[in-house]
Amino acid sequence: MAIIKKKYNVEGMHCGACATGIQMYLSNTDGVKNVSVDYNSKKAEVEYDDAKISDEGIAKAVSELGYTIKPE
Ligand SMILES: [Cu+2]
Repeated sequence: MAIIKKKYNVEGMHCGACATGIQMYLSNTDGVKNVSVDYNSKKAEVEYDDAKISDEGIAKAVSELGYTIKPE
């Protein structure tokens, strides 16, 4: 088990509210410790517990909102 901090590219955002929505959703997702999403750069930084969630889990959560997130 480890805490991983990783950068991702986010596709599908059209405004700052999209970034805020993703950020709020992920911060309430089990295993995610910290998240910041930046609309201008279309990037996200996520800190998570790899015993609880993986890249796939993060991608699945974000896809439920209609966006695509991929490790940088
Ligand atoms: Cu938006």
